[in-house]
Amino acid sequence: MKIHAADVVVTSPGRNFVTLRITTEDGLTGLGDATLNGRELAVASYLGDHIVPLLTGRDADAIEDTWQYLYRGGYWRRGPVTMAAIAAVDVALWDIKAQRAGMPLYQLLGGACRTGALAYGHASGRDIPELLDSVRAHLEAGYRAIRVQSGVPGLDSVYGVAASANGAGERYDYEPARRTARPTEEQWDTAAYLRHIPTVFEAVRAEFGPGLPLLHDGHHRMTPLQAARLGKSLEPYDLFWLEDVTPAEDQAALRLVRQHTTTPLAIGEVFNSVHDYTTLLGERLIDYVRSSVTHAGGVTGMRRVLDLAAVYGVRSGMHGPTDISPVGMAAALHLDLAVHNFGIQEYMRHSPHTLEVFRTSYRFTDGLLHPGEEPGLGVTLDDEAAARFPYAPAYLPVNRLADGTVHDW
Ligand code: EZ4
Ligand code: CO
Repeated sequence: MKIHAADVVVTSPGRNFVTLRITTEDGLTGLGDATLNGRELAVASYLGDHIVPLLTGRDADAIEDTWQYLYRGGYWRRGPVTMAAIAAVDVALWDIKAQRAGMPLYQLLGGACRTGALAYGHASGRDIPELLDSVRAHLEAGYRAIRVQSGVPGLDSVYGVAASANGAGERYDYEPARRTARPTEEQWDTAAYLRHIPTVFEAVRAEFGPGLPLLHDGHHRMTPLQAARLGKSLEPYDLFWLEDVTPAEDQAALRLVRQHTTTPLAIGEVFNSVHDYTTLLGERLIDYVRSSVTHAGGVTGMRRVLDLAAVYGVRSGMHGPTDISPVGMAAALHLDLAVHNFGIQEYMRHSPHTLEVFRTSYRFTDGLLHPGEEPGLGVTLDDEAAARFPYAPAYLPVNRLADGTVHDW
């Protein structure tokens, strides 16, 4: 069946989302997420100006061929803008194929390997008492695994820490991309962070015991030596993983970290291709791959990452912040169910406004996510609701050290 049309929907129900919709000649529509936080319009243009004109008249069933046509045919390979655009096409075509088959997508990917995908939520606090309340609220909301991020004495705002107490755990209100004309700036001090974080995990373990899976995100801010020290200092608290300790593009940096700590390591949310993982996987430097369907070339690109990871006994931990749209989240959940080497799925709930625009069939029960049984992805886009929330520029923050030097954020 041929592709009849494709269009790009940019909407901002509290935060910006870019969605590609493909329609076939027999009237099926598929959705793909192309949201790149803080650089949304670049992907919208890549799709609208350079890809949509190529899609009309192509065979909607030829998913792998279309992936290769856009990847190899574009000549300029990889990169977050290109791969988010290819991802959106890929996911929309999988959505269509699964609808045509009358099956939820996970069935076409091989069927379910498990009853649901273990999800982790984000607890945070400006100080330790606030953090402990946030962990408690997340447990009450049903989470069985929890990421822990904490304020650091002397720093005003720190990555991953909500500006106000974390409510009833119903929603995590930390949104790093602010709707301002220029990025906000934050201050960073790695030494203060390294002194403080072990005391945070000591307090959380003392309060909640040894069994609760705990995660932490270092957000690319450490040198290999600093990261090795952090990993060692957290070993007594038995983390599920320590994420993004060093800047991700330097794969070899994790050699030194790995030699010095048994804390499990996760990396890859800023990666967009299996080629970003060859050293990390080939040398067994990590335990979890963090890419998303949205940023790593769709179900097709992400499956390549997961299959290579499986060769080395490495498991999935797909990126699932609110800047992955409900379309991207649904695609992740179908893969989570279908691949053998699933590890965990990040899950920050979307806002009520976002869920007015995107109606989803996925559900969260007893700490597990399930994509639902609707044919395809199980997500629909409400055009009227989308039009009520027009695009607004938003940027992720920029980090500076005390002397003004720009640092990794
Ligand atoms: O900062 O998705 O693990 N999750 C993260 C996220 C990222 C944002 C950037 O757009 O690191 O919160
Ligand atoms: Co992260």
